[in-house]
Amino acid sequence: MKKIFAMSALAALLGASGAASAQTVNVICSVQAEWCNMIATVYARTTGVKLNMSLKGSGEALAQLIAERDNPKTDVWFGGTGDPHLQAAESGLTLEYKSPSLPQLYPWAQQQAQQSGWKTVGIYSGPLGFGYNTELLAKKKLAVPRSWADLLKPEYKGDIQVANPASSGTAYTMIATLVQLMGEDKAYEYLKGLHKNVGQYTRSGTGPIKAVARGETAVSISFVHDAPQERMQGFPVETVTPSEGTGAEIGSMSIIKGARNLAEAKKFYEWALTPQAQTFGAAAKQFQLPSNKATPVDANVPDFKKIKMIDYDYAKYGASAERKRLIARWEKDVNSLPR
Ligand code: S7P
Repeated sequence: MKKIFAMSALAALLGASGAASAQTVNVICSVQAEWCNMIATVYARTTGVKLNMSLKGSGEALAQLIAERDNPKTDVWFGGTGDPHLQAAESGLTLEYKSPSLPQLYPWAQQQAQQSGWKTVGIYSGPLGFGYNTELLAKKKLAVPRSWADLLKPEYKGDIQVANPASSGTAYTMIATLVQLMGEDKAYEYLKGLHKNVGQYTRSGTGPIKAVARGETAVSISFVHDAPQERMQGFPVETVTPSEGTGAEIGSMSIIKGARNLAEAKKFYEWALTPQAQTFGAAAKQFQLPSNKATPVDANVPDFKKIKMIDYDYAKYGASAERKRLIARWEKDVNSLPR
């Protein structure tokens, strides 16, 4: 009898799913490691709650959530390009949650929430462009590419890196941008031309700018905000945005349906939308535009007003069927071709 009482008292103390789960949030973190690690440290120190961080790019994060659908091990998906978050919402992988902080966010971040049926929210934004290694371009006597058209010039053959859209949300943003700029058939003709010049398709979206920094390739197709960190480490990296126009990601955050630590997950989610929490991006040398209007904007954050932006249709290109179709077409029409 005593033993039964002791066991039920322990169970009550631990909660139904155990002690660790009461003070833990399992997070898939799709921004760079420095930012993930910084928020995990600060959050644990200030709240006593441990963030179990699993670092994954956006495309890989979505694949993991699909695989975990019947037995979710993740509570919150923090960061990563918005299109796969919208796909996750449509596929019923994420939970409807309307944050009271929404009015504090920029319209693009609120729109991301509304379009998903309140199953995701914008936490940052950043434009797509080109990274280049100034020393390598000079050594190879190559001009700085300033337009999408420039990237097709034969002199860049083998010197351009971009991620593989099947694994990378960044590369999918490129495809969706080109389709919106050129129309679908012309965009795929363009991608076939680009394919001839691509030296390597990387798994992750941040791989190409790191390759540019280390002089492994001259040019990358990357988010512009991923370059300053490399420059701060002393690498000769600059960026440019294409003259025809470009798209932007709405980096997003979602609570997973079936989250085991739901109450703590919601607290973390609310914290991540505060201006204080959003300053840790720039503190970790990550220069996306934060979504809370009150978050100070670091001087390294790209100035959208100076960039020719397209009116990216997030609802259309975040739709599950469209995303799958465009990626499958890329595999069939582009990636199957010899280089
Ligand atoms: O943190 C840098 C960044 O570029 O990486 C995120 C994203 O995980 C990239 O995913 P993929 O590897 O799937 O392309 C972006 O949201 C973010 O801006």
